[in-house]
Amino acid sequence: MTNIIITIFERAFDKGRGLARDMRIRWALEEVGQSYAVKPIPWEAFREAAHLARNPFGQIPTYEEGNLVLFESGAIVLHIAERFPGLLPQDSELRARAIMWIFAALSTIEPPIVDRDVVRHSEAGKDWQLERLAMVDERIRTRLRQLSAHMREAHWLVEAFSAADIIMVHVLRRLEGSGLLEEFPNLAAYIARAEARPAYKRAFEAQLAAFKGAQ
Ligand code: GTB
Repeated sequence: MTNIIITIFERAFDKGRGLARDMRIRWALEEVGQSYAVKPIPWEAFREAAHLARNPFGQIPTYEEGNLVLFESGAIVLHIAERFPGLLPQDSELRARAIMWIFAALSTIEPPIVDRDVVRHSEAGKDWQLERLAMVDERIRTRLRQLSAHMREAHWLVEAFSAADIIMVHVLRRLEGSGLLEEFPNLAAYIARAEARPAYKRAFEAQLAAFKGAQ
């Protein structure tokens, strides 16, 4: 029996569609069968000392378990995968490859996807916005093409489902509505396969319920 607490948005601006990064933590905990409590953080508290003590960058999600306090969703999911069985292969080479894919998702695939939202929201109205959006979309397409070619018909990144799939699928889901995922049917099928997992569904419903409960 553990006592895990994660921080979440008090009012998620994705309206509870599972796009905020606490979804990664919820999903990993559901996969390993660990219950958790949530601490909703209102916007005005993001830069307060109590939250900065959890995360010096004033962001969610964070993870608390006894004296251990972690931030960075990738590090938290990796910790969960190392702490509880089921999310990393036993074989050391496969395990190293799964961890490599966590880093690949976060440092090679996610940056242009986040940049796309910066262009859409923070750079709205600039006369170069559409030109830059097209450039960013092309950078994303390059990464999706490479990932698609690597995965071919594979169900998961490294043999069985692992923590790497949690991070990769969540990173890719941020492109929902862009039309880019539909260009790569094996990636769209990969996401659908992950979303069909009972643990994913429980995590998604919990995030949605938290959003609705805050209304
Ligand atoms: N690298 C960190 C991690 O992986 O944990 C990044 C954490 C992060 O960006 N957290 C966001 C945050 O706290 C919440 S998830 N922002 C407040 C701040 O920086 O002050 C961001 C999020 C929300 C909604 C969508 N969406 O709708 O697509 C996507 C991402």
